[in-house]
Amino acid sequence: MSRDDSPIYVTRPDLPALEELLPSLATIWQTRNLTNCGPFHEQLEKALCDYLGVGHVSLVTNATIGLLLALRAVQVCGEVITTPFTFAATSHGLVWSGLTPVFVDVEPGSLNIDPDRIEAAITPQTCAILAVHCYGYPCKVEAIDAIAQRHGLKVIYDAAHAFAVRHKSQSLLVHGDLSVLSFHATKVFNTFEGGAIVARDAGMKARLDRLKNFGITDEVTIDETGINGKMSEFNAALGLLQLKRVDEAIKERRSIAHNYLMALSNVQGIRCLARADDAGANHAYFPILIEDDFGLTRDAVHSRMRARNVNARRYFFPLVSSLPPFRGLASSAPGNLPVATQAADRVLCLPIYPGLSPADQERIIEALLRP
Ligand code: T4K
Repeated sequence: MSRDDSPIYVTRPDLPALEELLPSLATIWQTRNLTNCGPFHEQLEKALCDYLGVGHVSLVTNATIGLLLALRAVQVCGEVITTPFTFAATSHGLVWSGLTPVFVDVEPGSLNIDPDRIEAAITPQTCAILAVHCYGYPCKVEAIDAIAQRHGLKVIYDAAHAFAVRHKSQSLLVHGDLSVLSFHATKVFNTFEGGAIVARDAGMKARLDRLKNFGITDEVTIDETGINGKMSEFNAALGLLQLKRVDEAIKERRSIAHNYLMALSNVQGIRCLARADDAGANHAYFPILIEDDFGLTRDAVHSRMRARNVNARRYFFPLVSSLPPFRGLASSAPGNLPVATQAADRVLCLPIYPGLSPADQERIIEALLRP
């Protein structure tokens, strides 16, 4: 075991060598082209289309703004069926857009929105479904897309965790009307802050491009209420460098996930959500559920790990539907969300990031399992 007891964080940003960044910085300094969809921005959009295997990408400042833009772009009003088992940004995006979240429960296996519950929650006011590929695990996209088609609903995927995830031999991001990625520092692919919206057609991409640039069509035409959601040239240049490394980063994550699975799969009272045979996964997170027969509660395990300087995180606790902005909604009643409510009390995300050493991983497992 490592004797080092320095803090181990749940995620650690992956960075290119400083020297690799210098030529891009020199170009930016020389051209003074700092933002407003310049050449690095354009290159990164193209490179991401190729890498992800999708048709159209619009870069944004971060995924939270991306969600606002996506919800604006599909032109909906009323109720949106969504999951409570997510980061607050998902539900905040609905309220900021003047939409009403309607929470439905998640499936116990994936902790993603349960399609059977979606159909039961549809009312004449329902306009869209906002689903989350939580931890990067795919939602039941075929079932969700079919429900949306049957009822004439828009589908937006919060794909903040799902960079590069493959599903049935293609990008997961081709499903739904729009998918929103996060490139935050803690994500599989990062541009410090950043994100992207994946669109199906050029018309929608052009609309997103306009909306993220204040709604400007040309020097004298602003026909829509846009916002400033543009990614700067620095972030885009960084993204181009990160893209060269992302396959290696995912490979490292896969190997760390494999080690966790080997160590934890047969431990009584621990359920790992990752699957050993999931070739399309990006291993953005390594969530486990601490069940009753583990002998300690999740919070007791969390505290013990903290005391040993291992900062595992309770993503996503408290459940979003229980937070003050949302708890008054009828759909937030815990009785409506039994699976999500239980999962929020049991989940713990173990540290996983490129560069996590075997000794540190051993320390994490020791802190989790040994009194
Ligand atoms: N939808 C979903 C489903 C999301 O999970 C998120 C964001 C969004 C939408 C919105 O995406 P963005 O608008 O952010 O693009 C983090 C992130 O800020 C957030 O992006 C992420 N999801 C959420 C799940 O987690 P915190 O509060 O946990 O971050 P923090 O500062 O505690 O950092 C986590 C760990 O990473 C720490 O242990 C230290 C390490 N770290 C972090 C940063 C920022 C570093 O080593 N260096 C760093 O620069 O929120």
